[in-house]
Amino acid sequence: NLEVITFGESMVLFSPGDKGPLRHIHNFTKSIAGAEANVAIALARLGHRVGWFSKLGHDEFGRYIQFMVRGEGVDVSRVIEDPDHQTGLLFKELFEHVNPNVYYYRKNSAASFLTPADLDREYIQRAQILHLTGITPAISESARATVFEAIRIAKAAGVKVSFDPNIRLKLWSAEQAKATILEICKEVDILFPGIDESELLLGTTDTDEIFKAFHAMGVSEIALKLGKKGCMVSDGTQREFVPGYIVEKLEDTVGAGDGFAAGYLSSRLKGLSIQEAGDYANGVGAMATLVRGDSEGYPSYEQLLAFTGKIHTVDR
Ligand code: KDG
Repeated sequence: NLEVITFGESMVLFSPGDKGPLRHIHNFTKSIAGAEANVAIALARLGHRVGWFSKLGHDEFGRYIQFMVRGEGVDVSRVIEDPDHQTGLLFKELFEHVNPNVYYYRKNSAASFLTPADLDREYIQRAQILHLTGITPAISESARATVFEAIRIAKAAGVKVSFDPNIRLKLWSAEQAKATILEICKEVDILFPGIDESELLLGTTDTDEIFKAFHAMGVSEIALKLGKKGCMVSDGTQREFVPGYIVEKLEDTVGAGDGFAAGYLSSRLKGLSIQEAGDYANGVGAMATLVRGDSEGYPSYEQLLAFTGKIHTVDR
């Protein structure tokens, strides 16, 4: 049986070969993006049995995404191909002194036509954890309904629900995001909010208040992301700050949050404490930023142990 199931849109990501406005860019590198598949890939690299699905176009880009995710050892048997809609795309635009821009070409994408009927109930019921993000409910009404139905299926079967708000204001307004995500939080067991996201959702950056508010909604475990500073973890009885890892040459922060979630879930599946889980989560998140691309930098378990100073490896 699979330990973790996740679903949500993956897109083909085109990263420019140079900095500057896209109209002047001639070369792009093709890779894949999508928060949930990122988590699945990171978990598979750490040695877990994990499944991811989405609706993809019946097209070359859809095949490419399946090929890549399957190649990482993730179960893609529940992926659906939609003959009527295309696979979504994503372009990055890089500048010297400001954060990269992201342009989505995902309106009416195959994934936005995900519906509750696409869910394989048994597939979810047999897992230990269902991981979801706030991107899926933002892409369409039917995708949003699919998220709520999957949560219902998981809860009824005693499957833990893990959730990363992943607020993307290019997809919906702050008000819409807040209303839907707070509704989801009431059903969540393990939550991975960022500090800025917490401010948007709860109107405060006071960590005491943030933990109190999410626990009051019924969330049992919270790993609050503090960027490069690290994280704070809480299970309602203990709370601890876990310092992050210093990264010398940051290449690409996109995908770090997904790596963080995977590092945390992996540790908890292994029976480690929330503090240890916070430490490995920080480790995977930091390692993700060392390599360009969303998921390329995620470590194997051994690489993670070496990076976090738990073991020594011999390189040559
Ligand atoms: O967390 C990384 C994601 O944001 C990226 O892979 C693209 O899924 C994506 C999205 O919808 O922004």
